[in-house]
Amino acid sequence: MGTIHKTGCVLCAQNCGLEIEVENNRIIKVKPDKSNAKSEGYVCRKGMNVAYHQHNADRLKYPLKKVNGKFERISWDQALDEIAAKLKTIIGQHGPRSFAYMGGGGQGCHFEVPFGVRLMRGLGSQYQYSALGQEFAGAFWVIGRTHGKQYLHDGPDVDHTDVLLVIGWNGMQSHQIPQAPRKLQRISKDKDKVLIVVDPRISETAKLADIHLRIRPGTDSLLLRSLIAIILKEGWDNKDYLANRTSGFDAVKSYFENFDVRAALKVCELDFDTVREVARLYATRKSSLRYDLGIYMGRHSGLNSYLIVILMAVCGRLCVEGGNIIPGHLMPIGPSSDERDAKTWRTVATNSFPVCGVFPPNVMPEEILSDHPDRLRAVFVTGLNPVRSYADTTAYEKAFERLDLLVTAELAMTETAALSHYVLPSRTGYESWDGTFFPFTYPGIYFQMRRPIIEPDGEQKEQGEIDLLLADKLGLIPPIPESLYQAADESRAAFAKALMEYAVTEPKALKAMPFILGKTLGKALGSVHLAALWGMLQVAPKSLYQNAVRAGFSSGPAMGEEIFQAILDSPEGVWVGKIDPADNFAQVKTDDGRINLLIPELLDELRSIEAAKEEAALTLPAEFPLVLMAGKHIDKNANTLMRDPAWNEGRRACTLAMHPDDASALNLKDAQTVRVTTEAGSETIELELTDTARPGHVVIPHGFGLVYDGVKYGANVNRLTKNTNRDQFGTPIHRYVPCRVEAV
Ligand SMILES: Nc1nc2c(c(=O)[nH]1)N[C@H]1C(S)=C(S)[C@@H](COP(=O)(O)OP(=O)(O)OC[C@H]3O[C@@H](n4cnc5c(=O)[nH]c(N)nc54)[C@H](O)[C@@H]3O)O[C@H]1N2
Ligand SMILES: Nc1nc2c(c(=O)[nH]1)N[C@H]1C(S)=C(S)[C@@H](COP(=O)(O)OP(=O)(O)OC[C@H]3O[C@@H](n4cnc5c(=O)[nH]c(N)nc54)[C@H](O)[C@@H]3O)O[C@H]1N2
Ligand code: SF4
Ligand SMILES: [Mo]
Repeated sequence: MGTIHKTGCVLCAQNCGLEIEVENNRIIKVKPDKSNAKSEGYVCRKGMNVAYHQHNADRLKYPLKKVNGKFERISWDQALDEIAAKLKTIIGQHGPRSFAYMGGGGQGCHFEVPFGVRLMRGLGSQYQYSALGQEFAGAFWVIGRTHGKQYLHDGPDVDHTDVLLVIGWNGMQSHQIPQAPRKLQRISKDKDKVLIVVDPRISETAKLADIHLRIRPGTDSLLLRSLIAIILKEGWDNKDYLANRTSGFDAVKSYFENFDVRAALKVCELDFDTVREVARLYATRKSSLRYDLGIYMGRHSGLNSYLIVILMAVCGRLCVEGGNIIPGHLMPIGPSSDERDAKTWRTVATNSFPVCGVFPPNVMPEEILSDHPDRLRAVFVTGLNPVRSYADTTAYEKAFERLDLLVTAELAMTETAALSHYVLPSRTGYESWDGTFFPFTYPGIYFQMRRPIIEPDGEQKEQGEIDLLLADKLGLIPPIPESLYQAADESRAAFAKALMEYAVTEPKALKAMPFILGKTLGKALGSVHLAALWGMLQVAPKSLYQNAVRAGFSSGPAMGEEIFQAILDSPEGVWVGKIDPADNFAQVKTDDGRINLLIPELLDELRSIEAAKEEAALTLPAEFPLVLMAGKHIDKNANTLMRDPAWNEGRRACTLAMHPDDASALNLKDAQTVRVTTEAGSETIELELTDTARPGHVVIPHGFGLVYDGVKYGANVNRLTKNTNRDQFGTPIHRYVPCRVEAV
């Protein structure tokens, strides 16, 4: 019998509550944690298998240095000294634009981010790259314009909605809202509620739908423009809402008048009457909507996000009960960037800009391979696996080869770590204090800080501490008086006072704050991440304190400390705040407090969305007659977080899904090995015939193609994606990759 710990799952953004039994320092049993207020006992098969993430043969124990093409174990001191010296030389010779930090996009561990970002800033760089820049860039950019800040992403008020419109989201497998399968099934079973799914496949979610619009891939803009046009023509628009809650509508209204809806829907291969019924239901009922990678990674991604805001606003469904609401947060998912501000960097080779502080990983290979004198020469990777995760593995391999310095801090010897000059071993989410800032609850704001439940079996460190030690070697941390260390040992109250005194006398303190907290309070608490959490709560914005009062905390100067203590006292997580559900509009941060519906930069693209132009643009080249959906998220993958394939034993985990009609036209049979070829390259994979596929549309899951114990497991879909197949925000168009399939 081991010890049972309350913790959370680190395999997707829901971070469901888990009870994990540990014996002899290994996870031996996992159960859902019913006391977790966010997941309420929900868990999926990935969470149940999290031991395969924690314990695997690729785990790293010691710092490694590549010498003559082979890794050698070195000490932390040597690793950090050498990395710091090389960074100083590179940045000294080529300037801060030669350095990029690639980190901070993880599913379960966000506490490294303040350290990694400060390290990057301390070196004078603005180049942070992460997963956020390959899925949400267009959507968050749009929201910056319409809602006022790029981090104010909205979601459906799913418990109070009567009609849920789902576009390009397969929540039955991917979740993306707490307890998604439970919530979707509840709506589906309720005779008074309507579930509408827009998806080319008969996805697991589409199977539950009352109405399934089996759309032709890549034509969502035509559908969205049609929905808005129908609603305006029928007079189903919410005129009061448009007049009182929005601005700019008059300038865009004409784009939906006289639009040829019937011609548009013909290109989408959808039936007019069914789409009209969807428009009526969405406009006239208590409706909400949710969209995801089918849109984010599809054609016209940013424009579609814009059209979705217009659709919600036209029907008065944003910031209202049962509609789409903007949840609160303990900490926003990132800053709001403004590429119009001259101080915001653009990249030198591709002129790319950040969204929520993050640059798009798709452009990194070009930024390294460029001949520009300010090109990237040194990259520090933490908690991401670009070589397998981001578009175009081949381009990444070539680019990383050219770097003067590649350092990867990782749990495991990943494909990215394997290409690095130095590899630094990090503790997992179960060996560290860590948590996330995903804001998926409403109106309550939930937070869980996971505590270490497993002892590291080597020299692994908390990821934030690795950044801190590197910053120290680089001279980025100002001198800290002994009195601050003593105060930290004495009490947090004494420390708060001493820190305040120090901060006013040391001008460099503010910018190095996470490091100072980590070195002092972190030492006393045994975790730099925990010290960062304490620090965040002391300087939180007023709105967070107002929300905390609504959740029952007493207002006053000690509030940050009170919240911190409540978090420590609640390993299962705790409600740290509540936003006012009666006034969700208070979340909107535009100058006039209204939803801004005019985005001039997108109007040309909007104008181009009509039947004939789109039909021409959708025409596939003769050599690539099929559309590949490059990267389905299913219950047999967890991004690249599972390295030991044993958790999928006996399952057909990585296949190419194809409709039987396509297969018979190509004379292919189920279970045979086929070759898939795109402009980027080719991969061989097992064929799976299924009626759930749409004719002309084939699908490969992402996250496979790893080599474990010398054996390659599944196909790496990013050998098939080209990093240049991207939009104006740098987002890969993974949902529309022209390809061909042939027998091997
Ligand atoms: N099991 C599992 N769950 C996960 C993950 C995982 O790896 N495994 N990863 C997590 C992460 S990081 C993310 S971002 C999410 C992603 O979660 P989702 O976005 O739900 O994942 P996808 O599998 O891309 O599903 C999107 C749906 O879009 C549909 N689609 C494809 N092309 C089009 C199109 O042109 N138009 C429309 N309307 N739909 C289209 C697909 O058929 C698919 O059903 O999943 C998260 N959850
Ligand atoms: N073609 C295609 N590619 C895709 C997708 C697709 O649909 N199609 N989906 C994309 C999406 S939506 C996403 S979000 C990305 C995800 O891809 P990535 O951003 O690469 O993220 P993960 O695969 O979740 O994890 C990467 C690494 O983080 C490490 N890690 C986990 N926790 C810690 C920690 O605490 N410290 C450190 N140092 N390391 C840690 C893990 O060992 C793992 O190797 O993949 C994308 N890739
Ligand atoms: S993978 Fe996601 S949905 Fe599944 S248990 Fe983990 S956090 Fe919950
Ligand atoms: Mo993602």
